[in-house]
Amino acid sequence: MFYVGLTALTAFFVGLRIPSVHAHGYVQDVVVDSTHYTGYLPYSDPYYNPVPERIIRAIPGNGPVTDLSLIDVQCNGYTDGGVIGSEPAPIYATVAAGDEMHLNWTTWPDSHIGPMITYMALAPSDITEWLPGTDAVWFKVAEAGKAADGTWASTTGLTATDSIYTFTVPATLKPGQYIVRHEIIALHAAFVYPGAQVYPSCIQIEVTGSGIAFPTSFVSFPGAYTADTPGIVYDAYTNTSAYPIPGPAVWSG
Ligand SMILES: *[C@@H]1O[C@H](CO)[C@@H](O)[C@H](O)[C@H]1NC(C)=O
Ligand SMILES: *[C@@H]1O[C@H](CO)[C@@H](O)[C@H](O)[C@H]1NC(C)=O
Ligand SMILES: [Cu+2]
Repeated sequence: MFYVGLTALTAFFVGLRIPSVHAHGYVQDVVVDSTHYTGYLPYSDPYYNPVPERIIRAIPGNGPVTDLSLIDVQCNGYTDGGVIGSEPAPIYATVAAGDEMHLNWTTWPDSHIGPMITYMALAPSDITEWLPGTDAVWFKVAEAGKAADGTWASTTGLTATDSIYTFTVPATLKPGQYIVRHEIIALHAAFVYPGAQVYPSCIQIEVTGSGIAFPTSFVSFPGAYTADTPGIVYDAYTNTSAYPIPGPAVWSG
């Protein structure tokens, strides 16, 4: 009887776990003007000697950040003892202002509905050494959330483009070295805080061109998102109203 009970209990938990056991994801490749830059691959890169040089800052794995007060929410670089997260990558891509960047996500689980959002931040010095910390340096350049028909950017939208997310570097943006902070926020457990799952990627680029435009308001990561930010707590299964994408308005130059 004990064993029957234990088996039933195990089956119960296994059954419960199935919907939440999945692959999550990250940006595995970046394409600019048909040049491919392999992303930081958390399950193979650390085991090479030397470690391959990437334009994306290192991440610990394919999992999310849910505590939005941590530096981890910036680039998915984790806080570990003296380590500060967002560790710079050794190289960067060159992108002309006005060009598209194509970000190739690993296969994204259908359950992980939510918005896709992209920020940029201008490095005050060498991007391969810059840690933004908690400074307000980020501005939003693109966002997509819930469409009028109720479908979501991270699932229906991303599937329709074969897992390639595309955004445009603002054409008038002034040249310089920037971090592109791109994220999916998965909302399948976002009916409470903590619950929303943030999957950020920080991509290092040098923007070229003759633009002179630059935004005037900025947010910080951590800081931009809290439990009270519209769109962080949201019952995606029952709420039929419009979804408020977290963070500031898009700046497009
Ligand atoms: C995205 O990256 C994967 C893994 O490298 C690759 O198999 C796939 O072809 C890429 N997709 C595109 C459209 O480049
Ligand atoms: C639906 O979401 C909106 C935006 O977050 C919120 O203002 C509203 O209260 C939610 N509705 C319900 C019934 O929870
Ligand atoms: Cu997940």
